[in-house]
Amino acid sequence: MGDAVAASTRPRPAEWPVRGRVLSLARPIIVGIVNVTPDSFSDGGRYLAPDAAIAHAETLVAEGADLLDVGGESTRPQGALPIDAAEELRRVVPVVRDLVRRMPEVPVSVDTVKAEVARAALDVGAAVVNDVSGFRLDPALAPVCAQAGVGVILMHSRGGVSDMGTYAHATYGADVTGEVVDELGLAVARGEAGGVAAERIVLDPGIGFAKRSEHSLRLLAELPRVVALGHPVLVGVSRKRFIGELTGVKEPEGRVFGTTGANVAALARGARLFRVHDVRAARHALDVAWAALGGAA
Ligand code: HH2
Repeated sequence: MGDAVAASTRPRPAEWPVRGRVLSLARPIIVGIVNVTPDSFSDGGRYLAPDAAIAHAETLVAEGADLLDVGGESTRPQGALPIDAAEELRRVVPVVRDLVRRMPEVPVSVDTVKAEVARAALDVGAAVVNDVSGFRLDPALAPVCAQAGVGVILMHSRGGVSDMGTYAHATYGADVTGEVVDELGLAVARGEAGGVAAERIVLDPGIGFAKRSEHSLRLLAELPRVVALGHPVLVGVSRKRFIGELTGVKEPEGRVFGTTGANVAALARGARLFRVHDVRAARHALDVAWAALGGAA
């Protein structure tokens, strides 16, 4: 039996163990974005003050977020400004600490590529590490995640933090999905070599990262090939450039309807986790779509 056949018959994971708890995948998981950055592409600067970030996070939970993803370093499409660990720690740690204290029932994820930042966030209670480099950029990160027994989200990207959001590395042959699947397989291997249990790994095709719109759309259409790797799949389509290109909406805040369309399509193709800015829209749309798809799309 070929690998593809073996993969397609692999049972879909029904749960995702993160640190200290298990998240059920029996309905879509909504991951609310908390950007503590001055320069994020759609909400840069709005929640830079810790109090503003925390108030925003509380709103996202009230609207139905299952998990909060706190990030201190932007990967914006116009080319991000890399920041050092000290600045990222200063932005992220107080917010993670406060969220865990105020809402201990809500798991918090830290969006970082740096082991040092992950370690500090885990020390104050983070339950998940979201690495947009898929364990490519910091070899110390996988062992940190393994030791703490956290859940990890491994996203596909190419290049460094400052250019992974651009087209600098958007060079693919005829089968973009095949290349992304292969590179996600390498990310899983790096995790396992570092001691991370396979069941703790969620995979993400990295929509818009080193990808033109045609690449992102092809990946969404062919998402079952990513699902076939046997890990729960997360998509981050929220307010992204390809939605602006398809709808003609220039302002990222105006892309919520397009975002909803992309998320529902991804749900039907097997995604189970959805990283979004607009939680209420995603909660309602995905819960209804899930029920209408029979709860087992
Ligand atoms: N997208 C962004 C950041 N982190 N993490 C995962 N796993 N998947 C994604 O698609 C993803 C991500 C970019 O969006 P945003 O956080 O809004 O912007 P910025 O990088 O400018 O802060």
